[in-house]
Amino acid sequence: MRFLTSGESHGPKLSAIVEGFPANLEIDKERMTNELIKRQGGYGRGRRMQIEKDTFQFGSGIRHAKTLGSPIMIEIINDDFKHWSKIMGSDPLTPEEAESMRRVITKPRPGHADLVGGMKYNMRDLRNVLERSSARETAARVAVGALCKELLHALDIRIVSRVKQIGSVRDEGRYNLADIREFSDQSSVRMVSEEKTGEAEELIDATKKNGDSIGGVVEVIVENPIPGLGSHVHYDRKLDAKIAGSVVSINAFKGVEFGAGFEAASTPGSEVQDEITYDDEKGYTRRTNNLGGFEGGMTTGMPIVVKAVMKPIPTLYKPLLSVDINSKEEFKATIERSDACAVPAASVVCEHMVAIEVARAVLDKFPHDDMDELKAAVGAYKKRVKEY
Ligand code: EPS
Repeated sequence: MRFLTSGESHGPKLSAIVEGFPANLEIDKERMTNELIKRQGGYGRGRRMQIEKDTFQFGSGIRHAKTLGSPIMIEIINDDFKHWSKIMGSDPLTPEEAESMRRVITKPRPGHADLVGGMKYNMRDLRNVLERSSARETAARVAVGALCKELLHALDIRIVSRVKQIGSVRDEGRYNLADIREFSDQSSVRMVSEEKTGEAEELIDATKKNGDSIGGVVEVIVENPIPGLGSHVHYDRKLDAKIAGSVVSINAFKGVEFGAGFEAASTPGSEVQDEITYDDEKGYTRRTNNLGGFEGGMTTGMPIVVKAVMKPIPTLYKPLLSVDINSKEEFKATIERSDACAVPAASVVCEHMVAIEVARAVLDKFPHDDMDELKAAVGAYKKRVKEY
């Protein structure tokens, strides 16, 4: 399975094409739309999210709510485009329009792709960079991830996400998956604890008032993964490595951990490795899950537990020092519309990037022209590894 996304933040639309999905998978479009709505939410989002009402259309690949096995095309319209139709349109501008409407950006924002992207692609209007580097593109990735979640759902593999930390506010309780599923969806910041949600909202308010932005830590858990996804035989077939790459590809993400993660550095080996047991009902299992569901780049069958850190969004109301690319003079960055905190939205994006990698690993391993073929192959394999 492979996919591409396209689209600029203030362009007409975002789109994605997904190739390699099995035929005859039932699709619940409403469930997929709910994922897009979740990504739009979260305390700390800016005014743009009041303009956009993310819904999507299938342009191909689905008939009567079932996949055809052909490429699936998904489209999300940018409602904000109506305010940008000249500035972001594909038609040439008249000289007068060019003068008044292009809104050329020559002042790169620290922490964004603006400066390096402009240098690399030889563009002197930095809007040409920031339009594509914007996190708006993650809406298309969530749509693809939601499609992958439909596939995982059919195979009884579930996936949830939550926010563990926003700035100094940490939600450190040990929760079961049912609690995460129920409470993170109810929280304005996608935390499980109501008390911590209140503290995080206060911190976001104070940060916003101060013209600043704030980051955090998100967690994604995949329940009931098939053991043996990925492979130990070659570096580029290790599933944990693929997940790490996909997660760090999310805008503003700076690091990933599996299970105990960085804590493992200060814990003796005897307390880090997960002891192996056998149970007639579950087959091989582990007494703990410090390795976050991976051994040798392969799923063990224990839940996959991924944590990831998002830096604070670099578009600030508080000006930071930068250099104009024309005059080469220093200036303090101007005010731009921005989100003070997008960690809750980012937890949804992270969940969907993990879903994409797990779904891809399933499709890499099993024959999948048709859903019945896939289900039969997964069932036979699970029986074999249980009896191994
Ligand atoms: C973003 C800036 C803001 C965010 C945007 C990402 O948009 P704008 O520049 O229109 O104010 O709202 O996020 C989204 C549009 C989205 O869908 O998540 C940026 O510069 O990355």
